[in-house]
Amino acid sequence: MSNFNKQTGSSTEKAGISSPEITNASAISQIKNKRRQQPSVEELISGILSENRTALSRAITLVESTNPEHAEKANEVIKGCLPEANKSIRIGVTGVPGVGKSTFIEAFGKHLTTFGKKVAVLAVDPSSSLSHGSILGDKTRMEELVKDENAFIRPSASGETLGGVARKTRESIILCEAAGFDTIIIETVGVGQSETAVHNMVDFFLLLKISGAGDELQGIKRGIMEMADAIVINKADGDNIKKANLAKAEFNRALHLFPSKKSSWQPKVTTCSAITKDGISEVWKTISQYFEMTHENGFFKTKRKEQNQFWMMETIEEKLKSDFYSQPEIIAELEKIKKAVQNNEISPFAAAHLLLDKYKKI
Ligand SMILES: Nc1nc2c(ncn2[C@@H]2O[C@H](COP(=O)(O)OP(=O)(O)OP(=O)(O)O)[C@@H](O)[C@H]2O)c(=O)[nH]1
Ligand SMILES: [Mg+2]
Repeated sequence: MSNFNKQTGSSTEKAGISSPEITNASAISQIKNKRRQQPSVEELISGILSENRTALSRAITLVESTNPEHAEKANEVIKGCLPEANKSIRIGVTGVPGVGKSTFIEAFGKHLTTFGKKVAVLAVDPSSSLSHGSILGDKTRMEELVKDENAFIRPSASGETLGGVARKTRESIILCEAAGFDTIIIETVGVGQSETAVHNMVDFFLLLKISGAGDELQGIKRGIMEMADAIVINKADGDNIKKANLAKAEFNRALHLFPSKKSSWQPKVTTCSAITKDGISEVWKTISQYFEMTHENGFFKTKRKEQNQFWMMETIEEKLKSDFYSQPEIIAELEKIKKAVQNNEISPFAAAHLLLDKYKKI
């Protein structure tokens, strides 16, 4: 008796017994359903271009997937969508937790959809792997916008490096634009490097603040002030209105001390309340002025070109790094060499060269 015939188990017990017709039919329909669940690249592209949200969501899921097969498919979809992308305005919204970003985006987004804009909201949230995605809660916080058929809200990709999340957001922007969204809003929590990443993928960068006790400039990073095209002081309602106006004056004074921007745009400071909606339409006016000006002086196009180059370089660096650190030969050596560096047995530079040479030979 051969080994094959000696096998026992449910599969061998059933060997030779033909399956009833009905099982085959249901298996076939199951397979068909499964196929239907995984649309082809062409189906996804044509779905997105005809503004089908399910296709858009599925394509973003592919972009966010860590499965290399999905990544390949996602690249094809992006390639097909690219000619239809680039036709939106991209606005970044940042601010410390609790400043009211989600509430502001809900009010601002609703304002835009009332005059026919199509708004997509994405997020770069490097902390989401820890907090299990604060923007996931936003879908319930942005109650009105979620229901709006001219809006699309996508919770952030989580559990990744900032570079990874940023790349996925960049690709999702392309997909949203191809699906007909003309205003893309990217929310990011004002911590770590995420602002810089978002600043590098948007046309207009909005810093949301709340008024404090007259020490508005304390604790605010100079870099963020420099990046901002507008500072909007939120929660200017009730007893807060007076304080918000004082804060506005203080920020205005501070901004005038900064060197002028490459865009020639003088950043604006306004106040608003995401709850009463006061000042929300002013924010749109400011942004419209910015777009008018930067289209006229050519900065808009130049900035996008520079951003494309920036992301290419970022992707190369990110890929090289992750490839380097995932090589078994490097993993095996790294800890040993780190110790040797600590003990001054080898200089940090010589150690780095040693590892890099090893990597080049792999
Ligand atoms: N009074 C007042 N409260 C506001 C305003 N905007 C937001 N809030 C409140 O501030 C709290 C935080 O608002 P969120 O919109 O969740 O803030 P966020 O910046 O998105 O917070 P994270 O996503 O956690 O970083 C909520 O309780 C809101 O109701 C406003 O204009 N006025
Ligand atoms: Mg939020």
